[in-house]
This record gives sequence, structure tokens and C-alpha cells, in this order.
Amino acid sequence: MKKMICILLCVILACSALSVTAFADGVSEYTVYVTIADGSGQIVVPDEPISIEDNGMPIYAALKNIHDRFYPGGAKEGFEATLSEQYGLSLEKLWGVKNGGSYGYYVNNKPAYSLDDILFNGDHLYAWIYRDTVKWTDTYCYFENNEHINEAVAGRAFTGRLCAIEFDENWMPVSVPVEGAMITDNGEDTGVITDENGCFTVTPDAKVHIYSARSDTMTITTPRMYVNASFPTVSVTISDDKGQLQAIWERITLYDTDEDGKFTISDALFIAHDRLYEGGAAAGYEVKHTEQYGTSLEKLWGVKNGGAFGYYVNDLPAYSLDDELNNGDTVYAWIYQDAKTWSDQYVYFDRPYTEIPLGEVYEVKLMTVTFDENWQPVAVPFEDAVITIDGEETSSVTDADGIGAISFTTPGEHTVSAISYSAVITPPVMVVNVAPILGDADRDGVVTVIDATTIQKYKASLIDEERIDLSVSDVDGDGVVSVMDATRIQKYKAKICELDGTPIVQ
Ligand SMILES: [Ca+2]
Ligand SMILES: [Ca+2]
Ligand SMILES: [Ca+2]
Repeated sequence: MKKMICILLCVILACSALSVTAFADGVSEYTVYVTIADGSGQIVVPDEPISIEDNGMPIYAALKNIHDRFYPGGAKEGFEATLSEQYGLSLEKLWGVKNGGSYGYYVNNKPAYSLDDILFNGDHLYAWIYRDTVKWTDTYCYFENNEHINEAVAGRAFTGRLCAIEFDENWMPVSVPVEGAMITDNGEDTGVITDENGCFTVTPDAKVHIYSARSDTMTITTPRMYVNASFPTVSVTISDDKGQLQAIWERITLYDTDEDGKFTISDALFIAHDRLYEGGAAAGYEVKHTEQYGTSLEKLWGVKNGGAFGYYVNDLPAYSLDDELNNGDTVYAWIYQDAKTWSDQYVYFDRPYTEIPLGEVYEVKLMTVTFDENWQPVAVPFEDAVITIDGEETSSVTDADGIGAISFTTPGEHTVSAISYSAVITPPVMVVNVAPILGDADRDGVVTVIDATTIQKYKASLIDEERIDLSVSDVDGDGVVSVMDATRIQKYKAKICELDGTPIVQ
């Protein structure tokens, strides 16, 4: 009987090994994550991803996969599972340790019942060797906010919660807070201890932190949580008193310029001036602090006009320069062109950036902000504005829905804005990245036989590199620009094949 079981198991494992290797290098979008902790609480395999098929992967196959990849000598040396009629499949050896079955394995912070349990996309398996192999007091412990990677803002408080799984009188798992545990950061004690609710607060600096915890009173499994703390990155546009754009969605990684402990609009504007204004922030930017109003703007882009400035965040009015910014925010600051009656209207495109293919007609939407009877901002379409591209007026005028149309004849980055002849507006701005077309060697926006000739001339050294777009000239994708690419374009124009070489059946 035992021999039969052994053979059966070998077959199971062999099958699983096949399915694993078939997907290991593939582009499967189904992934499970495996963590293994050894008998001293050390995490020897941290959150290792495995690509799986959409019908899942049994726990034993995932463990075998991990041992094959990371244990010296592979699963043959480090992993063993046996099948018994009474208990089904059970762990005999984990990470090279045979200890009479003192192992645990949890999936998504809940106890798994069998090695045959199936892992599905996004599941996290945590398997460990018991530290206490006598009384089995090891308690499974985890961070409640355990995402694969938690995003956080550097220098700002990040709150976590440490929990453990205990079992009630009916042997059902219940989550309980872990009090009095020391939080560690990249293996070092932080001095932060979890409170009676298991909660703790850390202030990560700008890097990836691996938080864990240890307890002097309980035998806990080693929890693990990644926190990627980074400074917020925002985009800043500044327009001056002539309605000219002086900064166009400038990407800025914030730091605390005024050391008030926050990343605010003022920090973003300070950094933008420091980078773009002649003489830096010292010359072009000034704020005033008062108890009544907090921080207020005195000088923007070198202009002092008694405070006729505006600033919006994410196309909504901001209340104070002290407003905190988050990753991805857009800040638009302007000097009123009409500094007397402040009639400037804030006008914006529905997005700050877009990407479109060369030659394609793309609809843009222009909006403005009005205020209702409760002084709440309301976005409405902005009509009758002339769309400009790189400062040149186009024939497109926004309709009653704020819609206009643009298209481009040259690849690269373009600035789209708008002019109103009926109102004073802040110049809206959208940065458009126009993707080049494969085969358009002369960059005129279309693939023609002239592109084939361009490649031939280049290969014959009749034109130099400035007259050809080499990035789109390797049409057949063999890694070099050659006369073969010119031939491919000619065949394409003669409707013999597609640009990718697929024959066209007439
Ligand atoms: Ca600050
Ligand atoms: Ca062309
Ligand atoms: Ca080629």
C-alpha cells in the first residue's frame, strides 16, 4: 500500500512540476505569493511570486516550486509530502527540516486545512517551521494592512495593525490584536510597541521599508509588510500676468522647503521657481505668514501685485498655500491678468497629458469652474475658445460642450492650449505626446514609398542621421536598419504584405 501511495504522489508532483515549468517564463497574469519562515523565525523566502494557470495551484505544488527554485538541491533535498488514507497529503519536510510534522501553512492570513487546498490569483501562502516543536504554541501573526506593497508618503505617519489568529471554543479561527510587540524596520528595532489594539505608528523615510515584529511574551510567526515610502510627485503649471505659460506641468518631487513638516502647495511653487525662474525661488517667489491667514502669496513669477494670484489643485480651488499635496496632484498657479476686477476665469483641459498616434484626430474637452449659490465649485464646459498647438492657433473652436479637435503631423511632445477672444482666461494646457509611426522614416506622418527611398539613401550614405528617424526605420524588427526594411515598405505600399510581413491575400 505504501508503495502505491508513493507512486501516486510522484505522479502528482511530476504533473505539477510540468505545469509549473510551462508557466514559469510565460506571461501569465495569475500570480500567487509564497513566504517561508524557518525554525528560528527567519524568513527564508519572502513573498516570492509564482505564475499559475487560471484554475489555480495546490499548496503542495507551490511549495515544491519554491523549493525547486530556492532550496539548495531543490525540492528533492528540501521538501517532502506524504499521502496517507487517514490524513490525506501531509508535510514531512519543509526547508530541509524534518521535525515530525511541526509545520503551519496559512493562506491570506487564514489557516489552510490541507496541502491540496488550491491557491488562486493574488493569494498569499505563508508556510513555517514551528519554533516551539514541543507544545506547538506558535501563533500565526500578520499585519492587517498587509498589501503586497503599501504605498506611503515619506515623513508622514503610517499606521499599521498587528494581529494574530487564535481559535475559539469551536476551534474556529478568530483574529485578535497583538499587544506589546516590538516593530522592526529592515531587521532593526524601531522602539515602537504595538498598543492594546495591535496598532502602531511609524514615520518611514523615503525608501522601501520591510516592517516586521517580535514579541517577548508570545511565540509568533514572523510577520512582514513592505512599505514603499516616497516623496509625493506633483505637476506644476504657472502662468504669468500676460497669460503666458512659464511652467508647463513641470514634474516635481516635493521636499519640505519651509520645514513646516508638510508637503504643501507652497513647497511645490517654491521648487518650481527654484528650478525654472531666473535667480531661483529667492528672486521669483515670496510668501507671508500671518496668524490670521496662514501662508499667503506675496510674489509669483517675480510679480508683486498686492496678492492678485490664484492657485488650483486638481482643477479645484485650493483654500490655502498650506494645503497638503498628494502624489499625482496637479497645481496650477497664475497671476491675474486682470488685477483690477479679478475677472480671470480658470479654464482647463479635462486631462493634463495624453498620448495619441500621429495623424489621428483627437477630441479635447475644455472646462471652466463656476460657483453655485452655496459658493461650491461647479465644472462647466468652456465654449468658443480657439485651440492652439505649440502656440499656433488652429481652426478648431470649442463647441457648447467644450469639445474641440486636434491632430498632429509631427511626432514628439506638443503643447496644446486655448485662447478666448471673449473672456480673460488662464491659459489651459495639455501636454500631448505624439507617437511616431513605424516605417515613417522621413517623419512626415504617413508611410509612403518616400520612406523606403529615405532608408535606401541613408544606407547609401547619401543622407545623414538627422534626415531619418532610425527609431521607426527597422520595419521588419530584425534589430538593424537595412535595405530589407526599404523593401518591406515597398511591398507594403504595393499591397503585397502588411508592414509586419503578413502576406496580403488578394
Ligand atoms: Ca512644507
Ligand atoms: Ca513618411
Ligand atoms: Ca530591419
